Amino acid sequence: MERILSGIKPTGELTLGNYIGALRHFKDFQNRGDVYIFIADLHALTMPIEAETLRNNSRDIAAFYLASGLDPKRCTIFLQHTVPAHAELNAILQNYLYMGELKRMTQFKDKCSKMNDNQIGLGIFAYPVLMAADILLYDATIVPVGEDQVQHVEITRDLVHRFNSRYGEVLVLPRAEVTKVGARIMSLCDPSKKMSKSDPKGDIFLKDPLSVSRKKIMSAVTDSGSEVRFDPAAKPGISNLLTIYAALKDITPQEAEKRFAKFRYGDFKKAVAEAVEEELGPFKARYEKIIADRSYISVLRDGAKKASLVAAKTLRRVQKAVGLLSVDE
Ligand code: ATP
Ligand code: LTN
Repeated sequence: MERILSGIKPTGELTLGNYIGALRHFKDFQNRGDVYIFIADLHALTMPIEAETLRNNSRDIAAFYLASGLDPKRCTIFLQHTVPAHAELNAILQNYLYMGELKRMTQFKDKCSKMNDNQIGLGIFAYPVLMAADILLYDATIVPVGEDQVQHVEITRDLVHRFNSRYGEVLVLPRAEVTKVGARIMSLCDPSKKMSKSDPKGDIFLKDPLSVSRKKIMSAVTDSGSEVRFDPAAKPGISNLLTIYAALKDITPQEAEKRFAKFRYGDFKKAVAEAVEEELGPFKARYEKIIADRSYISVLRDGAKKASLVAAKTLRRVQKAVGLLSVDE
């Protein structure tokens, strides 16, 4: 049986990129195995964030998880900090990843390139260690993420090989699973940059009123020429819109290209905006209901209990392997 685990960090308002690259797929994994989906709130602290913003973002993600079709009877949904084993395993695993490899992580380089050493917190540098702990605590075999997070799953795999070759088969080897279409949605203002919730220019937010997301698509940067063609190098703006459309309709960008071959840019954009509205309209309605009735609170409480049982077992296994003396009877 597969163990599937993923998380989103509550650093900002969720975007269409988060939805297409990650959130939209989570519910399907409930048919493939045992699913653990969490809110990576400790990871959100790795960049400066106001306490109230973190709290609100965390509530929102919980409600979005439920609105996306995750069913608490068929999966475990929880907040990272409510399962103390994450921090405890982190304290052990930090000794098995090295400064050199952490310094080379793309996310670390991107986030900290404009900061000096006296501004960079240890948490953002050690981010992959905590993420490895998140994954390994649940013996996860599959980690569904967008393309930008694959490197973090790869370093987790390196850690597993290193740890197991020293202590035996203690940790389970996970693999990243990336959606075929839409694993890297680009900014609508600058299609050379990833759409990202901490860099809100060019984002469509899941909480945007539909009229606003429509406007954003209609004014998305396009490319010279007038042909709707899928060619990410020569036509990054149009290709990004084709990818968004294709991902939402479960077709390939090439199929989408055929559908719009005779369209002008304006009519094509209208069709993309409609596809986004069709998908996000019902999703947003479900979200509004869940956030108003606060049903997510008991889900998170139950999730913490269920997750803690599984995590505690793995933690004990690791503690024993590295030689931490047990005082249990
Ligand atoms: P931040 O800007 O704070 O780094 P983010 O928008 O990159 O945040 P994450 O919390 O890092 O979002 O990511 C949540 C999930 O969404 C991850 O699986 C990530 O790979 C995926 N994801 C993020 N941005 C995109 C994107 N533009 N296209 C597709 N998937 C994405
Ligand atoms: N780094 C991820 C969030 C995250 C995660 C994880 C994803 C933290 N721990 C474990 C998958 C598995 C992100 O930025 N989305």
